[in-house]
Amino acid sequence: MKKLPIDFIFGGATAAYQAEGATQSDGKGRVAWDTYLEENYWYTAEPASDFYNRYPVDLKLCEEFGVNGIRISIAWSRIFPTGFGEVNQKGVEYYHKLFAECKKRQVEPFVTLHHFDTPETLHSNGDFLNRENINHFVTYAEFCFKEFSEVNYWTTFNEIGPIGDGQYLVGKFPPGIKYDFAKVFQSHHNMMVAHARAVNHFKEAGYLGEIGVVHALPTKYPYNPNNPADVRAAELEDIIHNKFILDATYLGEYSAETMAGVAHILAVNGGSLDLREEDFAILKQAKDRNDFLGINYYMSDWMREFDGETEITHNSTGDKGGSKYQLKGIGRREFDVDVPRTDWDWMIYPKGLYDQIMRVVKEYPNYKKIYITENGLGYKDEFIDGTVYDDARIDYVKQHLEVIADAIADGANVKGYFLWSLMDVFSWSNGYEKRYGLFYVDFNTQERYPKKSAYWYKQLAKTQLIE
Ligand code: BGP
Repeated sequence: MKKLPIDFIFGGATAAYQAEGATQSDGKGRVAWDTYLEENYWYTAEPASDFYNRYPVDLKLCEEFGVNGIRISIAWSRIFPTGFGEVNQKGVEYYHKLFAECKKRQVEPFVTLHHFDTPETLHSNGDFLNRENINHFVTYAEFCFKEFSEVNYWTTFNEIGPIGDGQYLVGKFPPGIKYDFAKVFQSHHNMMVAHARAVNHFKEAGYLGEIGVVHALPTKYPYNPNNPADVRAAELEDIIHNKFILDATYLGEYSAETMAGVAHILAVNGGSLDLREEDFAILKQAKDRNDFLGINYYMSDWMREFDGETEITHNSTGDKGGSKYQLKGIGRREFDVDVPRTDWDWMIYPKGLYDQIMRVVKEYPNYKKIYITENGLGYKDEFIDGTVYDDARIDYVKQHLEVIADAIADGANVKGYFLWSLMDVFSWSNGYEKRYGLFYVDFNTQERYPKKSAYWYKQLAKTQLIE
């Protein structure tokens, strides 16, 4: 039986927009998602899990179930309703109260500044494609570092990769643009510059505590490792989702291989990038200043060569087999692989997490520390006898923790794990049917019910034994 270190964090993850509700309360400014969900989806973020009011309940549950860390994000538009300018004191007070409650329950908050929720005024103005918004983000970050001195762990952004993909490739995040690769890379790059500027400020101002970034890193394998075209397809997909942002984080530049891949993708699909010398000076200054890397890992993909027209069909409803993903001159995902997958077509492959951790260790040796900041199983949970017998989730988490223990044994410095999600929350493009939590939320009454996995997690946190 495998064991995790005694000082390991057994956390749960949340995000402001997916948990808080109260989207228009106490002076909060609108975010692009408010309008986008109203216009395009069958659900909204109101009241979500009502974390805005029920955080004392959730933190009490953390204490009871041994959850000693929580990922929380600050909603930028609660602090600056239009993204900049006058501060909304009610928003500031809310987060002070939330962090005080964390302290009371001895749950360490890991605080993210941006988890997909740019204020609407800035989003409609180009979001991070507009360089002016980098300045606004940095001003917001500076304000938070100074104001919330009780926070020990800061994350600038959650998932720069999926933001660019969701907004400009898959088109399932506002503004819903599809297949625009130049916008994808430009968004990644500009957000990485914003990250680096925030990190540089944090370190130069001498704040106590740690700072890092959270990247989603799905591992990409060639469908046929003996076919060089499949190998290339996997490399190109990896550049889009992982390598470009990892290079920016830890090299402070894009390697020659990365840029060759980007040049190929843009030559086939059109578009050009605005990468400036001053950007690289900023990235270089920050590259050794990241105290930790957060890795969100849910799945791996198998790639085949592909030269036809780009087409992506996103499976929002959980009808297994509903996905299609093929990119011109890059590759296509092959779902017919001998590994299990969720109803949303996410391929379950724990070894992909091990490989991804070891890849960071090997290719970016200036990383200091890793937290697995999200991992979990989206499932159509059945609520029976006041609980959920979620053995599939326990099995999923167990298998992923085992490979984390292996990676630690092989020299990786992994210090904690945050299950996505602490309690059920809403899923951006999949609604409320896709549940992940340790605690079941009845979205009508907002009551919380521990699932079987919560009891399992409690035992794990107590003994560190993965059984
Ligand atoms: C990550 C996000 C989370 C969460 C999770 C599950 O990309 O950081 O916010 O939503 O994925 O994804 P989904 O809700 O699409 O199932």
